[in-house]
Amino acid sequence: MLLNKCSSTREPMETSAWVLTSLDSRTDKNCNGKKCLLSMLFINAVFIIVFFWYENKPIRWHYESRLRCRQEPRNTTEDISPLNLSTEVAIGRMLYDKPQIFKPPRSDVLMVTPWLAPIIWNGSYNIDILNAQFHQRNVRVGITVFAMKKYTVFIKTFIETAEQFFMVGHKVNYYVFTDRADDISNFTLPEGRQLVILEVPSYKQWQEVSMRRMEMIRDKANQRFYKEVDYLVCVDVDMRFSDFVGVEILSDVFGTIHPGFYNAQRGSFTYERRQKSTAYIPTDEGDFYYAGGYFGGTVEEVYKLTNFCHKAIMTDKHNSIEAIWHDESHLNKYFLYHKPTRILSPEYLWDNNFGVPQFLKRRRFVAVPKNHNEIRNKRAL
Ligand code: UD2
Repeated sequence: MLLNKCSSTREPMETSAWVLTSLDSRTDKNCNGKKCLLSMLFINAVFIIVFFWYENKPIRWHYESRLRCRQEPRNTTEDISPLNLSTEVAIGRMLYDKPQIFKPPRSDVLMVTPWLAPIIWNGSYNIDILNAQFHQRNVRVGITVFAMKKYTVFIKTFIETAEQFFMVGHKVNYYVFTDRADDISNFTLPEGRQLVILEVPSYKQWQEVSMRRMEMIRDKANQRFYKEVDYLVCVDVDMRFSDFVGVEILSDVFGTIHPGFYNAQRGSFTYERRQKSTAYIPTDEGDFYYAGGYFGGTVEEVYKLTNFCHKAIMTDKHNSIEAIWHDESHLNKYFLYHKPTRILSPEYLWDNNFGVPQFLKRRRFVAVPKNHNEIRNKRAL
């Protein structure tokens, strides 16, 4: 009987051909004339349609998986596990060009250090992949900047250009350390981005102002940053953003290659060479010359870095010596023995006085020209 055979386990095409043959022969006496024939034709048609649709459908089923975690506000009380703080994250499709083993995106510059930290250059990363990863983690970034005494004049350009280019689409806290809060104008920032003014005492010498940044960042990291942000980016204020700077810079602890020394030999680095200073580095050591005006990492790592540098600065002070390039000398000492996990190329810190070499595809953060004597003038106190 046809109906019985329709429920067999054969493949749809095979089954339908077989059913039609059976119909043609009209030998089954249990089948009831026209009614039975129509039912069988209908069932066969359904089989054929389903079969062809399944075989030729343009997109295969896409299974969306979910990481299930409880959504909780930030909480610093000890009894809550940090594992509970993740949000529920959907994993969707991601379409982009496949990486090619024999086609590195850049062959003109060093892209990884001997300790396997990536060096970030234009073209070496896909920002869409990185943004997706950091959005999944709901990351908030703090950027610290000091505007002491006359340096408050740089804040407007700094924040306005940062709003155009810095961590676009991510949550950002601007931490402005200043002794002149009244000089900082109001900025209207979009949701998720906020300005925090931190009033701090100033110091007489500009060198002291620069060095004390280590102490102040350390203290605020310990008091509040760890509750408010995931990463810190610590930069000079006399700068403007002129191209995008995003989550590609974020890692446990990162430093930036100084624009004046990217191709220099070890012996030419302006490390501290006097053994009396804690910042001393012998001439046969060193990887890169890092800029004092751009480092960062997780709050914990920035705490360790600034604590180390501040203590070293204080030891030197006690021994009546000041490192040749102040906080920058101590930062270089730290990075020699606590290697950064990511290094930013000079794209991330440039000075147009160095021209525009060919390897430099982007200038993302550029020094604002300043008259050193005028801006650091004692009369500004
Ligand atoms: C370099 C470094 C800087 C620091 C310094 C140490 C770069 C781009 N810059 O900058 O980070 O290591 O050498 O010698 O790598 N400041 C004030 N008010 C003052 C003086 C300084 O707010 O009166 C702050 C301000 O944020 C400024 C920073 O300290 O950007 C560094 O001072 P600078 O820019 O005058 O020092 P410079 O250009 O020698």
